[in-house]
Amino acid sequence: MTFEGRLPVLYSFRRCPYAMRARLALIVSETHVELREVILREKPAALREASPKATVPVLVLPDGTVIDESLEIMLWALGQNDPTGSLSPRDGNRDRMVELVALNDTDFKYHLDRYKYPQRYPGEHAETHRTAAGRFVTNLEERLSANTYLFGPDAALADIAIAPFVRQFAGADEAWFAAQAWPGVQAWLASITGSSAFVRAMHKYPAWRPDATPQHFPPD
Ligand SMILES: N[C@@H](CCC(=O)N[C@@H](CS)C(=O)NCC(=O)O)C(=O)O
Repeated sequence: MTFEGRLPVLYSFRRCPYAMRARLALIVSETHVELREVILREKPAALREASPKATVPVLVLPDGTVIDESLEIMLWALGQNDPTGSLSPRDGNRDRMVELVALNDTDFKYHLDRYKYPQRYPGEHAETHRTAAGRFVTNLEERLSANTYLFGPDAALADIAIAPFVRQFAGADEAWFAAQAWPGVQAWLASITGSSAFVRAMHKYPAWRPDATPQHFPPD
């Protein structure tokens, strides 16, 4: 495909759940970008120049606007084009979804990190954090016993924003996760991670260098 130079640029890291949610929103909103795959221990100067905090994802629009928070990237992309109604779910609204995402990003993420990476948190008890993180999953299970997705019968913003983190939680000990009484969450996670959007969001890109050929996202 020919590559148009005036696309937004997305600094991304394949395995980062924040970058995953941004890529999912770009796919759902049919937004085309140039993707620059970042190696976190060798962050490119162009990323630091765009956003001094230099976390991924970062989206740089053709007019120079920088969006360096994943949820803001999602809201921007879906605000441009929302063909599946991701911002207006049947059983809720954008604010309710953002509230649940905030809980994911604070409390759940806090315990998830301490469960998944015990070596980074010496003195912390991983199982205690698994139990605490599990309370958020139980909260999701209550929603998913009534609906296929968190805010109704269709996947919306909250689903694609939260699923990458629950995927990490599940992946830390798959057998344990599968043995929990969370059938709604297990089916929901399988549905999202098995979707063609998720498979496209996880396409592998080579690490970006300033002289590299621009890489187009979503992949063909
Ligand atoms: N609040 C930010 C968090 C992004 C974030 O923490 N990303 C991680 C990777 S998953 C990162 O870039 N960390 C910086 C580093 O590891 O140097 C967002 O939602 O975009």
